[in-house]
Amino acid sequence: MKKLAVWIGFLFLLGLFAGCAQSGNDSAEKGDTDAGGKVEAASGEGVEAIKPHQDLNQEPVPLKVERVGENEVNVEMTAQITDIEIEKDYFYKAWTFNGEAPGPVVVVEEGDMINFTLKNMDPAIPHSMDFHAVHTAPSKNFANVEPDETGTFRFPATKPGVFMYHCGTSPVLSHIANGMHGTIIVKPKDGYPNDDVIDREFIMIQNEWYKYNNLDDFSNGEPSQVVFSVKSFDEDGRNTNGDTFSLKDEPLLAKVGDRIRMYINNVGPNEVSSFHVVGTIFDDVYMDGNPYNHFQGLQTVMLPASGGAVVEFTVTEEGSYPIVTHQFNHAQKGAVAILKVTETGEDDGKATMSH
Ligand SMILES: [Cu+2]
Repeated sequence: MKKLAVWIGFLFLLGLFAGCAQSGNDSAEKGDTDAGGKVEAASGEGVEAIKPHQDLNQEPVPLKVERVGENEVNVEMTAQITDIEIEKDYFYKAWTFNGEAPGPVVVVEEGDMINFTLKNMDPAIPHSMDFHAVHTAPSKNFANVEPDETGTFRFPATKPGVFMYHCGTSPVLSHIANGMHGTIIVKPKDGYPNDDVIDREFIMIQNEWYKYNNLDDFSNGEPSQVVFSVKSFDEDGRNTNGDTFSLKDEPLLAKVGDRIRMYINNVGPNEVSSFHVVGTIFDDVYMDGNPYNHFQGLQTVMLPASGGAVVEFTVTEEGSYPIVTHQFNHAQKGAVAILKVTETGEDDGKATMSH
């Protein structure tokens, strides 16, 4: 009898232990999100950069754009390895153009011939440039530039718009997902219809981040961060990398009544953007930034991977206006920016609304 009691006690304890282990597993599975639903960073722990990149963190190199003729422009960029803070205190050893991810915005004019130079500062692997803004034979003009070499290419930008650019070296997905993407804006020869009434312009880009340099996660996984960045037409204007915090900590600013234009581009690599500004309607939209593709009164603009648009809207009241992708699983992973509207157009120090 005593033996039986011991056995029952033992089995009971075993059951308790199994139960604990089970609930331990549950919490481990749920460990990807905390109480606020924040997605854990793909920290890259245990994932090493490829050997030649391990100690490399190349200083950003400014983009060079020089007009050399009425319809001719020289553009010089670098391919380089640079640490990018994509989530607070988490640095991604990104493969970049010019040390930014997304890379710097290239602005040319409709009808320009682009003399393009790519300096590959990566000591280990080739890189290349695929501009969506041009007509050319990719095999000739989007060709690989070998490590520590420089390549020159020439192609015309004949269509106006907001276009993606990216590295096209195989496997393309690795090069884009590791950070080699950006936007080239070809300004329309005759401008946009509302050029005279626009008060402020912003360039905003959406991209995703995954586990560090993990082609399997790039191919089959879910993004760990979906992010916005802002770029500027002015050399000393604001340029941020694609991260989860910059455009919340330091919002974009506008003044009550401003008519705002945003050049937007989704550089993926994999996901669609449902671009939306909370509290307003896009009065005028030009899909892919071509003045011919004019829509009016849109709530959300769908940007396929690589797609761009010009959107124009008015902010009628003081307050904070979240800018989101309306795919809220992605907003939750970082893709929220704040547009703060004040009486003066300066930051009034009042708290902003998060989303
Ligand atoms: Cu590349």
